Amino acid sequence: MDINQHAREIEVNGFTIVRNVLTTEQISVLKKGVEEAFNEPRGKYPPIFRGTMFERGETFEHLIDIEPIVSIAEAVLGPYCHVQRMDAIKTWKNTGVDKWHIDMMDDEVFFPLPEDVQLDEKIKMPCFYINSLYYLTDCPDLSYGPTQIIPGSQRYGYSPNRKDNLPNEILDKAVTFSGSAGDVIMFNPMTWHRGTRNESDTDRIVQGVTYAKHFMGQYFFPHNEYQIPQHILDRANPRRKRLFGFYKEPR
Ligand SMILES: O=C(O)CCC(=O)C(=O)O
Repeated sequence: MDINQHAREIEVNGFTIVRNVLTTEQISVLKKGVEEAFNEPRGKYPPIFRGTMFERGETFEHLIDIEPIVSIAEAVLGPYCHVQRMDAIKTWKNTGVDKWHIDMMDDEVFFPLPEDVQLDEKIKMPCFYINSLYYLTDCPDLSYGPTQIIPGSQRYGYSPNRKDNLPNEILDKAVTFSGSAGDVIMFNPMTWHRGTRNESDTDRIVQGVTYAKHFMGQYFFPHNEYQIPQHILDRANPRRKRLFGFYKEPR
């Protein structure tokens, strides 16, 4: 599948899957870096998350402009998109971001619609963010806590109720991303999704990179005071530097 086909899948279905993005060597370096982050105090992060992972070495930095993921993100979000956040997720037995949700605070949808109104197919739903999740461990079946997603739900115009299970007619549409280490799922965070509960004895490790349109704020803790370390910028190629937010907008 080429870049435009992946971009089209994100537009129509709200997600796309890209296989074999990472080499065995990259997977092993990233996994080690994520484990190191989880061995440190979590600070303000929830127990299963760690942030600003590009601070953990060049293999992490490279994820910001790795092909074909970055080109797919740019095809959807435009040539001035930037990295919005870079979080890692580790879920061990009986944990997972397992409530169906969208990724906005208070589950706020960007384009709200009454539940009984269906968007005309001719109307294109805008996409402001793309989340890309790199599997660093294999998730061969549901017991390993893979991502699940409801195709097309970025167009529903309302968010799932985190307290309830999904109605069966929606749940029946769920796609389970039973991926291998090195595979990536990219999705519009308005698409209903969840990371299922890991019921296996193997920790599940995922590295995320979220891209956003240039007018959406970057989210590196501690927010306004955060500065990207100079050595990371010094060795960044022009595209990566732009993706870190260093560019002049054309006027
Ligand atoms: O772990 C996953 O597969 C999904 C994570 C997720 O839903 C989130 O971080 O919002």
